[in-house]
Amino acid sequence: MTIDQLNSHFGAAGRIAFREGPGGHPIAALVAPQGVCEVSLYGGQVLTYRTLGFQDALWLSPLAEFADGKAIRGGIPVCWPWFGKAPAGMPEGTPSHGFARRSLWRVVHSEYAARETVLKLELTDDDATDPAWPYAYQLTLTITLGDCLTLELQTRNLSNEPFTYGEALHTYLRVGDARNIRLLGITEEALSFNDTDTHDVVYPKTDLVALISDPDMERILALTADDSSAVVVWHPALECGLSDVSLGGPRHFLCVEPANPHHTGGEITLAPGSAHVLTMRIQPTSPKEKNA
Ligand code: TA6
Repeated sequence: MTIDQLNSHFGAAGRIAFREGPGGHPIAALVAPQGVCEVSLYGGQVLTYRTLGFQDALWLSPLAEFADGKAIRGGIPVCWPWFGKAPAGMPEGTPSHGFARRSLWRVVHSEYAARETVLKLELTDDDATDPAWPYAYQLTLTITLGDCLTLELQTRNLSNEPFTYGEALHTYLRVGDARNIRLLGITEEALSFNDTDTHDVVYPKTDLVALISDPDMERILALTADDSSAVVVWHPALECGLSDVSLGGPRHFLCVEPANPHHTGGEITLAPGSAHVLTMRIQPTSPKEKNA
């Protein structure tokens, strides 16, 4: 669909609008009373999420590439149908984190109400697949901008045989200075970060409630998830060697990723016709007591 067709079919004045983004792919802007967010149809990737009174809750690299075949660095990449390195048996050089984040998704639905705006994207095996993962599937991402930002990633097996997949919502949370934040809710002790050590751990975790206490941005970012079996916490050292992360970039993000990865036996096997939904919610809150 062209931008004009997208706006004609799925746009709504003052609530949902599409524009051509970098790399020529469409970007959707969603507006609700509590804030705004932007979504790239390439990758089915939320890029930004701003709420009243706060800076962006998500980090998007200034060096992010929007070219076909590349993964956009930042926002909320959809890692699917595998998380991490390609599963054993896949051809050498198969990219990490699956093909969904390197594919162009379609808009299938939009709606809005007084306090929320909804956009639903879809990817099927007609749009993207991999010879090493040859299954009929329907992947949908429902993005709801309301009192918080909610993502519902549904996988449905359209094949006539079971298939197994892994997934993660690879969320880049924006922070003021990673050296000063505390990540609570993952382990007994709060997790902290620095410039020299890369933190890259898959923690078995269900019923995720993570809080990022960020004194520099004067906020607490809350991230919760349903139906994930693990949470990945990634914070690279400053010297991360990633061409699309500027020097100093890692000081301004922390990845907290609800996941169903093979690393912790969390991969999901779906019978023909069945479906699974991974849900994540993000909300910035103020640590200050509300004015009486
Ligand atoms: O989520 C953690 C991780 O698997 C790290 O090991 C690191 O590779 C990161 O993802 C980024 O992966 P990407 O393929 O987006 O560069």
